[in-house]
Amino acid sequence: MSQAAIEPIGITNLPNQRYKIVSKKGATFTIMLAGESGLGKTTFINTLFQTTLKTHPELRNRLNSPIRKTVEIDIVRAELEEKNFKLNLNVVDTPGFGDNVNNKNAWQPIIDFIDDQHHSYLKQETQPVRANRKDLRVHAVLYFIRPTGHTLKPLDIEVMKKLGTRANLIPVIAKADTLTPNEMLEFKKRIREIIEVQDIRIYSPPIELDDQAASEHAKQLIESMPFAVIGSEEEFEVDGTYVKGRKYPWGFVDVENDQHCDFRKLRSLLLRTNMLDLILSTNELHYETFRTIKMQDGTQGDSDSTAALDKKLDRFSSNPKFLEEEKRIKRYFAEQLRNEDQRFKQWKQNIHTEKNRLNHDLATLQNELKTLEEQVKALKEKKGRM
Ligand SMILES: Nc1nc2c(ncn2[C@@H]2O[C@H](COP(=O)(O)OP(=O)(O)OP(=O)(O)O)[C@@H](O)[C@H]2O)c(=O)[nH]1
Ligand SMILES: [Mg+2]
Repeated sequence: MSQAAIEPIGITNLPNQRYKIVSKKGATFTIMLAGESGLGKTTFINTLFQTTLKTHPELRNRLNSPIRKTVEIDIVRAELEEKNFKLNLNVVDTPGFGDNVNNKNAWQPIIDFIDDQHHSYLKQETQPVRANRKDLRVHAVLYFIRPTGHTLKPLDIEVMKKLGTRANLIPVIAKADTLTPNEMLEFKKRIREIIEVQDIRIYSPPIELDDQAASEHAKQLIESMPFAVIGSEEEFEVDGTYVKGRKYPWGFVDVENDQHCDFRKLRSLLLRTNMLDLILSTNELHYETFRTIKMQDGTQGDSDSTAALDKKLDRFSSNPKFLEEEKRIKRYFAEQLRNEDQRFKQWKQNIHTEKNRLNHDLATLQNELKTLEEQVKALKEKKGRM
């Protein structure tokens, strides 16, 4: 077992007041994985579970059978308990798309799943007895991007747009071991540009201004997006401990090594630092938007077609909460630019000071040289006279 498997999940490290909100009744946390076929979604679930849970019977069964193409939506469940805090973790594995000549609507079952959960929750909410609500609302969607090193496909853009208006979308670059570090940096930059230009709404960890350590951590997470991940179900012995990774003739890539990929950062965001924010924002932003649309329409019981709902969701982009979120991110980027600018100014100032100092040193040395030359001259004259 690798080191991380023994670490506690960290639910009890959540900020106090927020922790209290869910600790009373325990929390349900649902992650969904989506993206093209063969990018390692199923492998990722097993990697996440294995590095998170010590033993898990269902997982042991899964691991005994070789990875097969996922053909229908599959939900893997685990119940975690830590210091009396109970967490029901669901991971929704979806079949990959992109194999067909015509991939139009390949994403339909995924979008339907998210909409259906909101719908079913809303229906349960309006029932007289609400004690045993079933809640499979998706709190985070990890969207797997093929590591081409080039760009996003039109299909990716289309699906990500739909996901981003419905849930907290977290883009990830699959199979990070297939790109060099430089290629990865360039690829990340390009994807961020496309996300911006195409107006794709992605989840951004909130920056808590009153907590410096937390805000530093959030900034690091934002800078790493989209997270590069490596999945593996195999363990290898490295310096006496077993670690998950992939072995190649040219070397070994360690899933848990921050130099090799962002797996640890992503796991920490999901299960440690941002789980509550993901849960609360799903309820307050995404579900609330859905609920409001349905209430305004008076179509609570009916399910809209995806296209009809898309239009309504687009109109809802002017929701003050969304705008507030956007403003916050823009403010952060502006602040970052200002800091960079300040750093550049400081750097120029330092160079200027250094130049002055060197000039001064040079002048001193020239004076010393002059003195020495005069002394030599005087000595020579003295010698000539002797
Ligand atoms: N190089 C590399 N290969 C990986 C990685 N993760 C998974 N694979 C391999 O990619 C293949 C497909 O993995 P799956 O986990 O089945 O992919 P999937 O996204 O679930 O595929 P579908 O179920 O068809 O959508 C397997 O042979 C995995 O061993 C990775 O990080 N790097
Ligand atoms: Mg699969």
